Amino acid sequence: MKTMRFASTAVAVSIATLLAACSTLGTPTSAYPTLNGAKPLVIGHRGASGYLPEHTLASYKKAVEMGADFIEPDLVVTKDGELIARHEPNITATTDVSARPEFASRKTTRKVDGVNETGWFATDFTLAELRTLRAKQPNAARDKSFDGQFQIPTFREILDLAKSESARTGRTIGVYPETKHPTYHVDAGLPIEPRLLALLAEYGYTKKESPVIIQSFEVSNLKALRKLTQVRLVQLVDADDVDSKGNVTLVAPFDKPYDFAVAKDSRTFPDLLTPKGLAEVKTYADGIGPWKPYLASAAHVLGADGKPRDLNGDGKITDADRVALPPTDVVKNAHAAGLFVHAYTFRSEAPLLLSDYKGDSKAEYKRFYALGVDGLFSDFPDTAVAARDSQ
Ligand SMILES: [Ca+2]
Repeated sequence: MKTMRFASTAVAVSIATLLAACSTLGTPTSAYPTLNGAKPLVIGHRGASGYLPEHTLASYKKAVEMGADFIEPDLVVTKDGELIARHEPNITATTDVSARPEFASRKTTRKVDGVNETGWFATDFTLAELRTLRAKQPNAARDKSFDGQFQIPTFREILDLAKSESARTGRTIGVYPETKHPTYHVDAGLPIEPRLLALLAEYGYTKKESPVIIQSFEVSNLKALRKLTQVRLVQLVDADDVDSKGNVTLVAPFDKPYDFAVAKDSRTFPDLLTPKGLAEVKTYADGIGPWKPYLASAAHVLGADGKPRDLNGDGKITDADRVALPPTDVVKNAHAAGLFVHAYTFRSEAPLLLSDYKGDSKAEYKRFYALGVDGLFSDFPDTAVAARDSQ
């Protein structure tokens, strides 16, 4: 999933809206209003990526140590057909490849979901070549002291880690792979899905009860997977951004599943979340993975000058200057359709926390647990677990 921030376009928020927003924060309850009444799952997003370079075995292991129920690898394919974990086919931001003179000639421009990107792409490297690279922290706000230490893991290594960590901890550690840019990989002659299914079968992960959930932002690959496996499937639901009023904004390529764009299907991501859309999703998936503003958004407050007010007085307009809005009906409607809801992405950095949370990242988790989410993707699984288990 991509990193997103809120836009700072100024739109007025009424007093009535603010009062309604305050009432949504409510008092945490002891029960979890999830689809099946179980405790919501904590999914270690790219591992414990708030602490260590994402998509490394060290990051996944730290997530397990912090209590995550699932670890979440994003899958891309190498030139020689191996499944590895990277957030994107473009590995420029998350590895030291740009500093390797032996690979300088591999720099190129490729189209991913209709958008030209320049850099280095996993599909142009063999696994052996990629193994010589080292991961780095792509987020400027996070600790870079671990850069250069860890290799890119294969999906097989991640499945092995989940098994060994399950044995070590006595908990069942699930794996939550995302098929990244399925259309891109098909066009490259390196489809993800057959490789994914073959490996899952090798590890005995073929049933609905298996500790595996497959996620995708595209639709047609999930529909195809539904015919081939009983493993749980999740339809991810993205957007481009959120405006100051709290409405999601839709700009390509984040406006719709990319296979919809290719097929000239006019439906957008929000169309998947209407009761009609959810009924359709239910025909091929077990749950939805929506960006969290679809469940409960937040708005800026305008000052007398018509601009967003700097509520925390830090001289910048960020999410910390937003106030929570009332929740939508998406969780309720998804549960009514028989779909579980796993929301993304939860992060602890102060500029990302709404003013309502007063700097306490646990407050955000508690708000979404109270809404009935069945799980959530967190870069900081220790905080997600602490917020859940202290309820
Ligand atoms: Ca501010």
